[in-house]
Amino acid sequence: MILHIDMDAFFAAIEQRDNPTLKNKPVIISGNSKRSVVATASYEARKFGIHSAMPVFQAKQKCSHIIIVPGNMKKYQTISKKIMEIISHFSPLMEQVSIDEAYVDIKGCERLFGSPEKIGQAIKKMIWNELSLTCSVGIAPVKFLAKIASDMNKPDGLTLIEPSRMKNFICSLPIQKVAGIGKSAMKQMRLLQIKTLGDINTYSLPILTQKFGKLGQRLLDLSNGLDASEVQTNYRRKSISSEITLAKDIFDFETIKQMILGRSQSVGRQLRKKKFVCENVFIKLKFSDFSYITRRKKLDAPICSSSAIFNEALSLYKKIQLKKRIRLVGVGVTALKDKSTPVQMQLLPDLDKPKEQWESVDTAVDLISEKFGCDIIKKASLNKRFKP
Ligand code: TTP
Ligand code: MG
Repeated sequence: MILHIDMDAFFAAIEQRDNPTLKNKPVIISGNSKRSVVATASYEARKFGIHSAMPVFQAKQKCSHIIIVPGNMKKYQTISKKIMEIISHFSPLMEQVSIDEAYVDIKGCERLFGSPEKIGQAIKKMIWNELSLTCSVGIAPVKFLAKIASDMNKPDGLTLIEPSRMKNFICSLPIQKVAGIGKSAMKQMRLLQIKTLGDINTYSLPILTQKFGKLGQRLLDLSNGLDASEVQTNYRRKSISSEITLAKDIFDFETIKQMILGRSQSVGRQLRKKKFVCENVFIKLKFSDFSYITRRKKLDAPICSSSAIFNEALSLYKKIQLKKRIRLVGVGVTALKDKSTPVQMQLLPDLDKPKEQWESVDTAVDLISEKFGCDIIKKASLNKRFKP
């Protein structure tokens, strides 16, 4: 059996824990500008329809007495570490999948700690006793069902899908609960009258492949309760990204280019700090009407310098035909690998510096930023007062 543990309203619950005046109140974690978005909302705030990624001005419209608390990532990361330590106490087969969630394979642990349900309860109790925070636990024979189960009785829930119940559960599981189904696949589902995961099984693999491509095989497997993915013990962040909501919507190429440069530097810094290189670069643009697009590129060789990330991000941006004003700019990297992988520095074509010099520029900038804050040193073009 696999357990999936997910903290409840993680950032908000920490702030409510640390400040008694916030207890039982509608709280959101976010910036306080008109254009900020909600990172998370306390369960009291969710009753008003407020959720992650909602613009703060909308949250204020939904609940005029909402309390806005600025985030404190360092604190959340320290607590996340403690949570993962507690969970790993129960089984060495633990896979952290985000700041507040992890899978645990409890193979061989039952003699020590009891039934899967008992283990789930013990994890909840230990997290509560040591950190005064609640989590929700899902228990199922496969990973994808454990994750769905942990979400079913939030907050402070525990949901068990026993092997004997799995088939019925799948038959009645609304298809939109299955992760990885995008908008166009959902459209196909409606055309094919697929409402539950069980309904997938009424179609043959060739039809599913024709309609959904590679996803077809996975959906068929899931509908038969088969999920080959195992709990991976080596936690590896899957992506690093940085985005900025602009003070006002813009259309101007140079300004957007500067935003891409700033985000590329932030991503590069985080990447090098973790001693990773990346093989994919992506950008995200959100428009004035809140619709957004992402564009990604697979690289021929891994990179980690800020200028190389910037070049790739900029070339992705240049291919987009802008029709609407931009409200948010994001740059990110995926397919992360250890730094020992050979690195291609990809220099700016007009800057003929040898690779080592870019490495030393990055190293020096990283050191200065670490010591004095990331705003202390930046490219001259990012300084609005700088006039060449
Ligand atoms: P989630 O586990 O998705 O959400 P949550 O823990 O706040 O609430 P739930 O009880 O539904 O699990 O994300 C964990 C944290 O990650 C969340 O507290 C804040 C952060 N986060 C963002 O910053 N932006 C986002 O869009 C989301 C979804 C989460
Ligand atoms: Mg959570």
